Amino acid sequence: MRRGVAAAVGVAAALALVGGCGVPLSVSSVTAPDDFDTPLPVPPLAPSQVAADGTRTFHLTAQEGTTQFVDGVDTPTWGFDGDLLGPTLRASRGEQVTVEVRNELPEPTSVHWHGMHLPAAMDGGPHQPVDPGDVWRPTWRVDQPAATLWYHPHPHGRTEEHVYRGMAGFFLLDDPAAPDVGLPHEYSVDDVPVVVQDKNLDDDGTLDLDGGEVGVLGSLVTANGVHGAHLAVTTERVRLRLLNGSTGRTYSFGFADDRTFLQVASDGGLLPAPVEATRVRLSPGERAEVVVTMAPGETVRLRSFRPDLGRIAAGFAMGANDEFDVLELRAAEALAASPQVAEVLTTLEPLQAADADVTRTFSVSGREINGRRMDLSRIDETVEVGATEIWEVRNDDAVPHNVHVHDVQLRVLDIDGDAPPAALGGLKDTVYLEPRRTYRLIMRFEDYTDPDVPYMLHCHLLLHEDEGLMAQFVVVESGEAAVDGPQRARPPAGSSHDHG
Ligand SMILES: [Cu+2]
Repeated sequence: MRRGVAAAVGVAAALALVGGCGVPLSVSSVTAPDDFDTPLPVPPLAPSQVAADGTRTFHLTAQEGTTQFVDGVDTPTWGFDGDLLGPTLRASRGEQVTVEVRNELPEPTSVHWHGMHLPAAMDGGPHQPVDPGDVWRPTWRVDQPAATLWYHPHPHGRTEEHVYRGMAGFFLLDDPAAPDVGLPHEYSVDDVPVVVQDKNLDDDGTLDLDGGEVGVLGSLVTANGVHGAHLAVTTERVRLRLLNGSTGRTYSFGFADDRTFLQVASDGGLLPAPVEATRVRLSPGERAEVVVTMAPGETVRLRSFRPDLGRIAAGFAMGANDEFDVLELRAAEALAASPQVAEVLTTLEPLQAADADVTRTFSVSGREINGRRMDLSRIDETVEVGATEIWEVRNDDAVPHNVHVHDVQLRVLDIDGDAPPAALGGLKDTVYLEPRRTYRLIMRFEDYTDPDVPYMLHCHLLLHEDEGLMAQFVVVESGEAAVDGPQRARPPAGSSHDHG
C-alpha cells in the first residue's frame, strides 16, 4: 500500500517507456527504505542426506506463501521450503548430488541449476516441467570449480513471473582441492550470500507484474527479500556473494562512500586475481563475489549507482537513472582479524580464438535470435562434444539484453574486438550485452551428450526470454544428429519423475 510519490513516478516512467516517450533524466523510480533496521536474513543451508554410495540428496518444495515487503502489508509470494526465496544448497566438487523437487504450487514449474555443468535432462529447463503434486529427481556429479551458482524456475513462457514471485536460491559449490587464498568463508558470518530483487506492489499489496521494455522495474529493491536490511559485520573483511535475482533490472553495485573493494569471483568461480573496483555491474542472473574491508564501529551502505547500460536509445531509462541503497553494513566496535586475500586466486586455462573449432553467430534483436523466436520443437544448433566454439553474439538493438548459455562456463574473448575488462576475465555463464555491441564468447562442450534433450541459450531479462528470446542447442557425439520434433516435450529420460 506504500505506493508513494516515487512509486507513482515509477509507473509513469514505465508507461512512458511503453509509449517510447522521454523520461526526465533526474527521475529515480526507486523508493528508499524508511530505515535499515531489519537484520539481513541469510538463507539457511539446506539439509541433505549422504547415502552409502556417497550421493548427497537435497529436498526442495516449491510452495505458496506470504511476505511483508512493507510493514503490515501481506503480499502473496512463492518460495522454496518457505514463503520467499529458498535455502542455500551446498556441495563439493566430485560429489554426486540429487535434488528431490516437489511442486506444491497451483501450476507447473521447473528448477534450473543456473551455471551448473550437467546432463541436459537434469538441467531443469522448459523440457523438464514439474506438474503440481509431482516430484522430479535430477541427479548429477558436481565437476567444476568452486562458485556461487543459483537455482530458479524455468517454465516455458512463465519464468519471469515465477522468479518475480520469489522463486530463487543459491547453490554454492566448494572445491576441497583448491588452495586457501585467504577468502572469508564462514557462512552467514563473514561469507554472506545476498540476492537482490526488485518488486512493485499494487494497491491491494499484491505483486504488480506490469512492466516496460525490460519487464518489471520495481520500486522496492530487496536484499534477501527485505527492503531496508542491515548486516552486522564482526570481522575485518566480509565476502558478499552478490546475485542479481531480478527479472529485468541491472545494478551497478558499490559502496556509498566510494571505497574500493576486491572483486574475487564472477559467475563460474574465482577470477585469476582480485580486481580492485569501486563498481560491479550485474545484469539479471549474473553473480559477483566481493570482499570489502571494514573499520571497527563504522557503517557503510551497499549502493546501486546509476548503471552504465551502454548506448541505450535516447529517451529510454530502463533503470539507468536509478540510484539507491540496498543494504547497510554495520561493523562492531571490535572486529575479528581476517586473513589477507592472496594476490593470485586461481589459474584459468588460457582459451584463445585459435583454439576454436567452430564459430557461430547470433544476432539478438527484439524477441528473436537470428530472426527466430523460441520453438520448443526446433533445435537451433547442434554441437559436437569436445568442441571448442566461439559464439559471436551481437545485440542489434538499442535496448539492453544479456545472454545466458546453459551447460558451460564460458570466457569473454573480446567486445567489439577489444579485450574485456578484468571483471569479465573469468568464468561466466551470463553476459550483459550493451546495445549495438558484439561479444565473442569462447566455450568448450564436455562430457554430456543427448541428441534428444536440448540446452537453452537465452536472454536473462526474463520477459524477453518468456516472449521468445531463446534458442535450443543439443550436444551430440561426433556425427550424431539432433532429434527434432514435438516428441521432445515428454519428460526427460534418465531422471526419475513421478506423481507424489
Ligand atoms: Cu533481452
